Amino acid sequence: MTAPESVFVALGSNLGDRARYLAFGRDELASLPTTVLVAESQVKETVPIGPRGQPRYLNQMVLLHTHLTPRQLLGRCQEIERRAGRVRTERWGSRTLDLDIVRFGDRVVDDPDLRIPHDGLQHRRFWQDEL
Ligand code: A4P
Ligand code: MG
Repeated sequence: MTAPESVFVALGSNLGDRARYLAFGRDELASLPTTVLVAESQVKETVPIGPRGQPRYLNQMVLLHTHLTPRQLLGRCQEIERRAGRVRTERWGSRTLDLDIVRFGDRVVDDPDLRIPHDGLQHRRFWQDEL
């Protein structure tokens, strides 16, 4: 079997029991097929980026080793978000759980619905710290 790839996934929550949503996200990522959660950053509270008047976020980054493809992982992340009760309204709006694929090995993906490395990496100081 080939070696797994190292993938960084960012978790964010600014609605409801934020710590519990992050824990749910970690547990779900850790139990994906052919995937191991190998490391996690500290959880940090951050000032919201985007529309004004949003509650503060809890953010965290995890490192996975996985044999899933980027697209398979994106599908799984969206499924986990849905099960956390996420409702998509406005871009950058409040959410129970957001899962973003920040890096996927050394891969570069530039599709309309999937960009890796994630665009936010250049701007988000807390992601750079977590990495
Ligand atoms: N998509 C493209 N590339 C990726 C990727 N690498 N990982 C697409 C995950 N998704 C990716 O995402 C919109 C579309 O991005 C998806 O359909 C997927 O195909 P979304 O989660 O539905 O919408 P969104 O999250 O509102 O938009 P976006 O542009 O992903 O925003 P971000 O970057 O996720 O920002 N402030 C603080 N302090 N902390 C935060 O975590 N997060 C956001 C959301 C805003 N403000 C924040 C935080
Ligand atoms: Mg997102």
